[in-house]
Amino acid sequence: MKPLRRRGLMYVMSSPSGAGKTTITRALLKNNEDLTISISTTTRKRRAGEVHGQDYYFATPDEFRDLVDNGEMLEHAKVFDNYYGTPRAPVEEALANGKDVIFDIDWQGTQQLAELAREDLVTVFILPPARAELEKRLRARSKDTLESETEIRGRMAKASDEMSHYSEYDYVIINNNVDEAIKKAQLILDAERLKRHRAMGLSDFVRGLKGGL
Ligand SMILES: Nc1nc2c(ncn2[C@@H]2O[C@H](COP(=O)(O)OP(=O)(O)O)[C@@H](O)[C@H]2O)c(=O)[nH]1
Ligand SMILES: [Mg+2]
Repeated sequence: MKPLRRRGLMYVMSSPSGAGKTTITRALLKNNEDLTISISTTTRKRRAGEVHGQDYYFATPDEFRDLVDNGEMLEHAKVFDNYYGTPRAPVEEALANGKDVIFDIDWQGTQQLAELAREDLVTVFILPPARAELEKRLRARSKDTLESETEIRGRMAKASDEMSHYSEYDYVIINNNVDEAIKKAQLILDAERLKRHRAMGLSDFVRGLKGGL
């Protein structure tokens, strides 16, 4: 008997910036061979250390608009003052090859994916343990980019805005401790992979177990 195949799932991680989402996502990718990340396209400026095609695909606003107009984006949204979107083809290809796909997208993108494929979607919202901690992480990060106080205030306001959408998600992880948060994200993935509706050919399989009747 062939092993049962499973529908690939779309695993969405959202959080305000500075909640530890990138660390958690990277750990999951490292620990799960059959998981692949969706690399987004954005019009925002490339930061030092970011690699085109690895962190993001960087595009001009005109290029971005063309991609949207040609139906090449699965979802897209304006975040801060920039556009972000999920290229459609790599996601469809990964799912067709039986892989699960992880997404680092905001609440707007999550809502759009839910409209397209709610059954295949698993959504997790990551919260920082405390406001002071969030501010500390944003400040530490801004040292690299010499952000002004106004910009940091702006990021805190944006974080509040993003966090107000936590209740639209299936799961919430409070990131008190990153190793614990990674474990929780893995548990969710493992349990969701076992959902009955993701198994293909289950009724035939059970019919066989019952002796073909
Ligand atoms: N809707 C949507 N949001 C995205 C996409 N890619 C990234 N984002 C979100 O855009 C926000 C800003 O991301 P980024 O510019 O990397 O800054 P960060 O806050 O330091 O991670 C984050 O909330 C991401 O989750 C995308 O393809 N679609
Ligand atoms: Mg990011």
